[in-house]
Amino acid sequence: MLIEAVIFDLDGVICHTDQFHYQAWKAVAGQLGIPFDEHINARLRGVSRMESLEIILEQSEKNYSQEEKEQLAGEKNRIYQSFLCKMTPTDLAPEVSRTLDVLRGMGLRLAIGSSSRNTALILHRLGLDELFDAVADGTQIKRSKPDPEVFLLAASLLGVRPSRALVVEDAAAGIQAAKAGGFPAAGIGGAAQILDVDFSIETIAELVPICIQGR
Ligand code: B16
Ligand code: MG
Repeated sequence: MLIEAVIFDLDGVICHTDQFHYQAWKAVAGQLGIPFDEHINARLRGVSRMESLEIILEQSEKNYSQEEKEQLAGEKNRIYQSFLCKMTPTDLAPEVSRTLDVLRGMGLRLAIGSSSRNTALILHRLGLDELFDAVADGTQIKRSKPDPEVFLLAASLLGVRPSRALVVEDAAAGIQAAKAGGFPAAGIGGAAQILDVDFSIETIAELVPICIQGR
């Protein structure tokens, strides 16, 4: 397998904003008296904000109007952003930073493929604004993961064929999106165990030998 580029999911791969999503949704669900736990939270990984809200509201008997849903999603995002705004470059794990440097040093093109509409803010808070050759995110797409749109956009911005761009994902929806787009996929952690991935990894540093083999 020839690898010319690596497309990284953001939340759950480059950074651990997944904990902030969880706390923000838990606060909103708590205000509504809707049960919310880690199991429901796992279904929100990689899925857009409004689709996440729909999953949470499955637990409610009340019907919410579109206006109420937008207000709830806005409230969740305000809480979420209050956590994001406290992040600094020291929140970037040294292993992530080292791995990105090594891959870049090998001449690989690097991109972000994230469903998040907060991608620019997160990259800025972590000091990563200039690091990626391309950023495809939730502000640029119509269909979020498991649709492959965000990864196809990243590959086209890089000018690389999907079959030569390794997607790195923590979420079932993201791995499905990668496979649907014709990308090889590396799954980190739990999602990798349940889905058909090309590489199952525990840590991001394991990408280095995979990419060396693919050069
Ligand atoms: P936002 P990723 C995804 O990011 C998160 O995993 C998912 O939980 C979230 O709902 C989605 O972004 C949208 O985020 O509310 O910031 O637009 O994993 O695709 O990097
Ligand atoms: Mg993710």
